[in-house]
Amino acid sequence: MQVYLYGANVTSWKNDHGEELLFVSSKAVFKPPKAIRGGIPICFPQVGGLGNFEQHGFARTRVWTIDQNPPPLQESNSYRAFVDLILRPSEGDFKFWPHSYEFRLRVALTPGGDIILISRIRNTNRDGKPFTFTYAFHTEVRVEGLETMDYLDNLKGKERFTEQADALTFESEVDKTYVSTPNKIAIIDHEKKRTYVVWKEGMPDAVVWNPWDKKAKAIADFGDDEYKHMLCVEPAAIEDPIPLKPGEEWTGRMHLSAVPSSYCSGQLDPKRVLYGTNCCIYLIAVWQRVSTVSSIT
Ligand code: TA6
Repeated sequence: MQVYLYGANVTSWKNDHGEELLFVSSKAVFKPPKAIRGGIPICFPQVGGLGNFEQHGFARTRVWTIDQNPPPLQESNSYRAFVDLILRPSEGDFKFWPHSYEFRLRVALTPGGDIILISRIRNTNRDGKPFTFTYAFHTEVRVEGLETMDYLDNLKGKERFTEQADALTFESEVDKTYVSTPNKIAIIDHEKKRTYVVWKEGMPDAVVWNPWDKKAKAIADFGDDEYKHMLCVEPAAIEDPIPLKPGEEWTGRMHLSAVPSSYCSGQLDPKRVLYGTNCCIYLIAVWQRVSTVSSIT
């Protein structure tokens, strides 16, 4: 596992066979002002491009520091390895977002090789002001019954639709925010016979994104054909921004596991599968090399 202080981005996660499980673009730039294209970027304090500051917020384009003395976490898991990182606003950030906060992130590897990301965001405003934010790992929700799930189509002005198809096929650009989703999502890579399972807590929504061919060409730090090898599935809190009063803290948790697909057979309902022809996932975001997104009930 590799974690950059720049953006607190997990840019590499390998299984016991040394196979890379996360997508990072060959054109990714690992320094400001651009966020690293791939890995697990963190979107905070906003998901999207509203307001007077940068798209998907600034957490993904700031240099984090190692948190030497984090408050204890209520975790029963033992880890193979972990690191605690912290982000506080710099003077310059106040002109974009006039709030004080402490954003603590634990990135951990379990003995079985899973990744756990725990975000803790605390309002440290001294003037008594509350704030709200939206959040995403560019990935815990259980996606049940995708055929009836509501989503906001970001390609159609965030209009609300209900998923009609039994399966979602990737044949063109997809940029959807599924709202109020369950806490467990599976993404199946048929080619590699591998299933990624994402558990999320504190993030009710999930974004599914693939730029497809035309947009891929228009994104400077994205290879022309890389859309065939990635899918961005992002556990997120978007529809209802999270309110925090001074002194209050929000916790979001994501657990990501990659298992041989046979482990999941029998649990997967074929009617609730998102099929991908060539690609693709991003827990807002995790970028993974996959070919199918599916749900487990
Ligand atoms: O999460 C999906 C999305 O917001 C898309 O709309 C798409 O533009 C993508 O993220 C990438 O955004 P970025 O700012 O990293 O270029």
